[in-house]
Amino acid sequence: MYSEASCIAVEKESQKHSKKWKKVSVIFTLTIIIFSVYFLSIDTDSDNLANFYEIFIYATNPFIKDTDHDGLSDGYEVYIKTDPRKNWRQQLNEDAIKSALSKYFREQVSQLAKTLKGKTLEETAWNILKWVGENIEYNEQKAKKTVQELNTPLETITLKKGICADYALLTAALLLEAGVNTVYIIVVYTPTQGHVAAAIVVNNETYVLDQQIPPVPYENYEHHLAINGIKPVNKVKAYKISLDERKEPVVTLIDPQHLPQADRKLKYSQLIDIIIKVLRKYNPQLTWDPELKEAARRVLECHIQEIISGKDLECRLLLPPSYFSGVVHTVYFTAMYLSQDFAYYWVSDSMERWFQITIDAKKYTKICIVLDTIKTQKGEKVLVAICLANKF
Ligand SMILES: [Ca+2]
Ligand SMILES: [Ca+2]
Repeated sequence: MYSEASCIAVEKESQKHSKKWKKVSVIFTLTIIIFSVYFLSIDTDSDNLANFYEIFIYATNPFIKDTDHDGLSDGYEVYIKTDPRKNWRQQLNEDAIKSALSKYFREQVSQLAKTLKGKTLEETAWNILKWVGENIEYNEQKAKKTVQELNTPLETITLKKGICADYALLTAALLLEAGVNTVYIIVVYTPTQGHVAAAIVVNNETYVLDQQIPPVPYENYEHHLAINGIKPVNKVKAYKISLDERKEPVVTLIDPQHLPQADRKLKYSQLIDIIIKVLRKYNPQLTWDPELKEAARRVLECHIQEIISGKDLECRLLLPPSYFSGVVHTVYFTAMYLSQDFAYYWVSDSMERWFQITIDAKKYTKICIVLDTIKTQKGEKVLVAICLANKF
């Protein structure tokens, strides 16, 4: 039972309801839109990347600052053009080099780099390689693992140990922070393993900075690796790294054959001059005395015989009549590492290590040096006899 009038009233009531719902839905939609626009425009996780970019452009997590948990925020990765969704620590490649050598990670070792900076590129490189060799230990345990996560330069310093890639990245970071414009990362492959080291170019010659002093001239690097059991090398990759105006690394893969190579081999006569120059820092009165040559030569030849025969021959110094005291020190250098650019630093360093020579250099006034080479399984060695004496 209903009247027409009540029917119209119901219809009106329902129209009213529908209008109300429409209004609610419009407001709701508008709120969603406004909220969405607002949400997309803000940077929820404060990584310098607005949520819009995180969701629609880079597919990163807008609530996690560092989506791939590799130590670099999403925004910073976009800034330096690395993949914010791929952890650089998993594999040494262009992205990993860019990340590990980013300004952000380099600044963490900047103070140390400043203390190692020398007056010349050679001195800086020497100081850095020496520091790394003395302070970082090879991480045998990590080397045995199937998955080896790369470390940042600071992490390697803090841990005091690392594998070859950690050494290379730390060395490269210190070089860049010490003001070296261009550094290289050299990757070599044998059928069973890989090896990584840093490198620089000095006087148009490439030197590999591989965990320990001295730097290795690039043309001798394969031989150096073979001595250390890394052979045969069947592939080499070289990355060139320089910094852009923002001080961020620009990494390019180059043909290793394009690494500069000049003949910077040290002449042995130059080695004698360098040893005298270094010893005169301890005693400026030292004068060259050719009369001691024969005596020094006899001791040197005796030492060579000792090495060849493996017997102790009790090599003694026999001084010429007019001398009242003297001593001979026999030292050796591996020939393939002797270069014009680093010999001075190597000799200085060696004299400090064999400090008895520097003590004796202060005691005597006459000096004479002779040298000879000897072939060993590990390559040619330069044997040097340093004779110091006093004359009546
Ligand atoms: Ca963000
Ligand atoms: Ca990251």
